[in-house]
Amino acid sequence: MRDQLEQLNQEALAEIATTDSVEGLENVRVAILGRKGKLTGLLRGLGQVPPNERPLMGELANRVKESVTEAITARQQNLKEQALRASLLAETVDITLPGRKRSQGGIHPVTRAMGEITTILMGMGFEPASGPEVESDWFNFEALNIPADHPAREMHDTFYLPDFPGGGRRLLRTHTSPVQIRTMTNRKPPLRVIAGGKVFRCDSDLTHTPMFHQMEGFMVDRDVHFGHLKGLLETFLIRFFERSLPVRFRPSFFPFTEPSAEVDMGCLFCEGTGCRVCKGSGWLEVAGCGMIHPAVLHNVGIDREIYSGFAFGMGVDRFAMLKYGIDDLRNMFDNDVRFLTSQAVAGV
Ligand code: 2NL
Repeated sequence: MRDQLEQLNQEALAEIATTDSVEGLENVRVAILGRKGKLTGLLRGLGQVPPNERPLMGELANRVKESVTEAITARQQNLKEQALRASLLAETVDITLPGRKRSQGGIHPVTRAMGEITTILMGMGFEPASGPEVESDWFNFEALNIPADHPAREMHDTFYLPDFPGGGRRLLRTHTSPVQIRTMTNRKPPLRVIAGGKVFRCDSDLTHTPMFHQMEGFMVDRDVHFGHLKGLLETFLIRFFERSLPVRFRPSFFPFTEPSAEVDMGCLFCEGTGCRVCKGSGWLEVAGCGMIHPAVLHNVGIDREIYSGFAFGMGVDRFAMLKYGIDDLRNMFDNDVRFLTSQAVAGV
């Protein structure tokens, strides 16, 4: 019996050493130590052993049991370590590989310019207003003192839509002024308001697109005069372009202002010596302005004996081109992702 136990121990240890799965080890354990296992089977023959040898055989059987259990535990541990090492090798991460960049959207330069203009003017007490892009003849032209025979009302400039149900022409606004008219009509002075957005004109060439962007501002209060307007626009231009600049006002004409002026600033690119951008003049035309015409004040129900006001308007697309160095207007509206990516600004 002693020999059989010794042999069982040897065979078991050999089998355990060559088993390479956790399930395999469990099968080995059951085959030897289980209720129908080999060790149990051997111990069943203990009755045939002479009584004086029985305690020794029992002890020996216990030692075999311990030895097999220990070997299985050690082998299990060993297999687990091997598996871990293998998975660590197989699942290595190359931390020197470049990361996958997430492409990020950005603000369109026109939107960015509009935001910067709004921020500066809000800092001077102006509040933003908005209004419809589809307008009536009254708000877009009539109230602004634009007579029926004015060139801006010709079919070739204005996009007309089917008339309003009750009659009256329906059109796409040709400037942001109707927003100002609506505000002046609905509210009481003192007022400082800006309005920006899309405007539409039936015109298309290298420097004109049928849709473009305007930003307008006006102020109405007691004793408002042209000096206020000049100071405001000079300060605004210096803040927007973030540098000192000469600014000049040239007499001009708009039906809705009197007197009216064009606003020029020193060319950003040649410092006044003349270049391609300013067409040799040293000046860039950047805005139009003037004192609000008494007929316009009358049309919106503001008493011209008590109040006066100024107004100004500028092309946002041109402002954006000048500030961000964009040389082709068509870039603004093509939505070419190469242009948009080149204009993207981190965090803006
Ligand atoms: C330009 C010129 C201008 C105005 C816009 C205005 C609005 C009202 C009354 C009087 Cl409600 N004026 N706006 C005045 C002068 C010039 O824009 O060159 N824009 C791009």
